[in-house]
Amino acid sequence: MNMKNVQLLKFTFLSLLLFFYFNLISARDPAAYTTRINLTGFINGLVPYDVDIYVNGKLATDITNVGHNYDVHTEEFPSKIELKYSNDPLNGVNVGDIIKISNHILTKTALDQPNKLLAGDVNNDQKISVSDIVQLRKLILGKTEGFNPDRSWVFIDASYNLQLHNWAEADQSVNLVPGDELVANFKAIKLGDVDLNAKGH
Ligand SMILES: [Ca+2]
Ligand SMILES: [Ca+2]
Repeated sequence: MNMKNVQLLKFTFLSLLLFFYFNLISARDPAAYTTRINLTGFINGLVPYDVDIYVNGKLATDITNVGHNYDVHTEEFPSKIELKYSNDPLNGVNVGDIIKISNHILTKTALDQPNKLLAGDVNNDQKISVSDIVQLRKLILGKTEGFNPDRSWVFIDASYNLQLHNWAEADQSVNLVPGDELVANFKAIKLGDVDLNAKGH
């Protein structure tokens, strides 16, 4: 084989290699995983629309089927899913909620459902205290535009066995492991609205 033929062979080999490489790349589906997210509420199924979805700590952008349910497409395996929504914090919030939370703190009338306790914990410190009332007062008086941390709904893992005694430990994310069906079910709770009169968006 002369030098020219060797070079031609090399060139053909490299071309074939590149051809297969680029075909492999283009054939690969960029969204390797599709995770279904279902969202339900405590009050007549009430949930906010168009929530932000975080997969493994990153905001997901490749989403279809928006509404109460979402299909999220990711390249990475979705091991941790969290939802976030911050709009319209005043929805369902008024002085009646402050009175009910005060009565709970003063042990006059306890909040009687675990989802109401999650709603009352507006500062997400896993307890109901005066700090939550301070935030609600500021919001109602227009001294602040939202809660701190910045969110107006809280979303918990729907498979969590939510009870009056364990509301504070409720999982605010859904964790999937390889082999799981890629479905994450969440329950939505409007923050601050302990008497459950928030409206749908
Ligand atoms: Ca709190
Ligand atoms: Ca309310």
